[in-house]
Amino acid sequence: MVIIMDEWLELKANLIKAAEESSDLEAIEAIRISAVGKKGSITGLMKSLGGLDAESRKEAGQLLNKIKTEVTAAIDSRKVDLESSALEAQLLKDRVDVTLPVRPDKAGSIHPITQTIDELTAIFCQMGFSVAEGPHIETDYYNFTALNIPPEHPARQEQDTFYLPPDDTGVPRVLRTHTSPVQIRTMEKTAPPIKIIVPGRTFRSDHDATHSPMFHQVEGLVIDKKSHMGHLKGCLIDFCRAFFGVDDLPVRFRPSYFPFTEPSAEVDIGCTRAGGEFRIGKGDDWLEILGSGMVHPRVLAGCGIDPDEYQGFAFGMGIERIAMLKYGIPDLRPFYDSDIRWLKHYGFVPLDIPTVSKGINQ
Ligand code: 2U9
Repeated sequence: MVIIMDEWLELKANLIKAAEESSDLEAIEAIRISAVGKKGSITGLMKSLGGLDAESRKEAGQLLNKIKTEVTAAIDSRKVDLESSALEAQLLKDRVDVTLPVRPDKAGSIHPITQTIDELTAIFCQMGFSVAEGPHIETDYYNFTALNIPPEHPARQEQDTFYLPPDDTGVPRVLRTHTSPVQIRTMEKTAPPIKIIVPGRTFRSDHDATHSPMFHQVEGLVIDKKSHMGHLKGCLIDFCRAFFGVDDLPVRFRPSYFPFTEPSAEVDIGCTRAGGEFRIGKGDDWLEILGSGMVHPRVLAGCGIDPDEYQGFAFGMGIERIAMLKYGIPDLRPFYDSDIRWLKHYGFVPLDIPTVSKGINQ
């Protein structure tokens, strides 16, 4: 028994030494398994105690338990040391270099069309307008007839309409050629006073360097008892000056013709084209920017509004056109190309106010 116990003490000393000298977590785990695992040396010795008499078993058992405790303590202590050095090594490896340049900014930007809609909406909302929207697919009635454009009217050809198959009940349909059907629908279901703008997509079968089959318009409509041409002029002069950011921007009204307004006027703003330079503001030249007029009595009557009691004005403009003028964008076609380089160059950071693109109507 004495000899055996000497061997045990030697085994203990060897295991503790091996534990202390182990250089990584894998090695220390191997030592633990070899000592106290299912088939480990200490476990084996413990199992062998069964063959001893009661007294020897007690004495040997106490010694083996002590050996096991000491060996386990040595293994655990070495394991803690190795774990903390492993963590330290990992932390050193993962160290963040705060002097590195920041990663490139991957934030998206606001498309110039969206930006322009947001800007003009902010201006008109300050004047008390609300935003209205409606369907892109329209009936022939809402796109033409209700706007005083009868079947034989040349405007139907002029507007290069995309005709669609009729609906289930045989009603002729088109892709809307202007946003005006939204004003008709609003007048049908809302009693005056009405003061809305309608920004949105419009469609015409026209495709060249300066025309796209899909483009954007904003139209406005004011209906009440007394709105007159003076209000139309004041509203549009204020809008042009606010939108282009030129306080003394010259604005002129020229007589024109639209089937849905009478009288009608086109609106020009002052500009300079001297020496190849183009600039909006005081100058010796004019640039057409929008169309307008007093809503035709026939259009009001068709929507159930009595033209002897109510009157008002309307206007319309192309959004691509005013965006190109304001931001010096020379070509229409890249507006719809989704080219990331163009968007990076002409895109905007979002405005910090409620906007149509953020869901102003929600
Ligand atoms: C209703 C009554 C009247 C809307 C108007 C214009 C003049 C106009 C064009 C500008 C360039 C369209 O994008 S463009 O091609 N628009 O000149 N639009 S008055 O008049 C209306 C609309 C609805 C019920």
